[in-house]
Amino acid sequence: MTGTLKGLLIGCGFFARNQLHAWSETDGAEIVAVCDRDAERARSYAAEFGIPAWHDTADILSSGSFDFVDICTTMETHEELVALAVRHRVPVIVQKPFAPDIDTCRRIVANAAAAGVPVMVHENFRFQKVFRRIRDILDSGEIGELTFGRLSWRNAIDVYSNQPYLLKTKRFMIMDVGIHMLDLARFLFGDAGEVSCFTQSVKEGLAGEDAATILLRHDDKATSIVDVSYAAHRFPNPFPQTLGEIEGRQGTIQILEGEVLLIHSQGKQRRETIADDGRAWTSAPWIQIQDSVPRTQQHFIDALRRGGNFETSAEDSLKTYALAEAAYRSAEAGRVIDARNL
Ligand code: NAD
Ligand code: 89V
Repeated sequence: MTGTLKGLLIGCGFFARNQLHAWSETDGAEIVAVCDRDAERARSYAAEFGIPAWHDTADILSSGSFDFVDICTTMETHEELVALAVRHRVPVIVQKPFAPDIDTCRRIVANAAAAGVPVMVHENFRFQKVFRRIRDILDSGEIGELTFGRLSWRNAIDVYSNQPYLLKTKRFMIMDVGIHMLDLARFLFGDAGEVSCFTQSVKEGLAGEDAATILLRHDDKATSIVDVSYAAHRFPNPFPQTLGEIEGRQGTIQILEGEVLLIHSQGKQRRETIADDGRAWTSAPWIQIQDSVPRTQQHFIDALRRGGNFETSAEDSLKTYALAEAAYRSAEAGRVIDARNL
């Protein structure tokens, strides 16, 4: 695909604002239209971001005007919208969570693969600068073969005002936040099979869980813990930081607050502070997440243009999703579940 790729963004809601800012900085692509079933939302985002066209139905995908579509709606709409794009052979980047359950994810993947239409899941935590740096350190071999890791997301921010649907989501914490951590676990420690999980519903009145503790055994035999909670009181609030540690046979990387890495190797430690890109449109406390969006979307466009694979392709995302599904089944069954057998 050559020249500037023309995109349609569907879903002019809370997070789309970050994606539209990021698209305005993405080399080789531009959003030429936005769509929302709420016409007023579509119209106002088009005006705010200087986008020439807006629509209130995704059927506009049949126009042949788009080289890609960015689907930024919530998970229950993803199968229908991806299927529409696939029918019109429009490559897709679609927000996490991929879909409400693994069977739906598998149908989406099979449908897109049969048509040969590329689909990427917009999973941006692995595109945060701190995790790209950690991946570089691991690739250097400095801390050796990994043996243990912990990825911890614990805060008590009011996430519900911006994302009220989370109050009503039956499979909430693992599907909304855990999925980020599980993708990070695969990105850092490799694929995993055995999963053990306990869930908790701490905040009153939620439909689903707002805390989960997940134990993973990775194919290379490392063990990791993923723990997530929106009911963990810390002052100041560490949202949206992922903290933890990564242990290898020759050293350790600690992930501390303030995007600080403490690297222990060869008998000494060094400190690295990872600075965000300082984009004008980012604002606390979301900066670390916002900062990853341009990197995520640039990866999508670059891979699309060269006909290459997406790091978080639909097929690859099935492996992350299987860990989330196994976690829910483990919590329900009270035993270890192997995600490779789902
Ligand atoms: P939202 O409800 O604020 O916005 C969704 C928008 O999509 C709404 O305006 C709705 O009218 C529109 N919509 C729904 N179905 C549609 C359809 N069929 N056609 C056209 N428009 C339709 O949701 P949000 O909080 O912005 O979240 C969207 C997705 O982004 C979720 O899956 C969420 O998990 C994800 N998200 C990701 C991050 C991240 O990347 N780190 C952060 C927050 C949210
Ligand atoms: O970043 C996200 O995916 C959001 C959050 C985890 C902050 O709730 O849904």
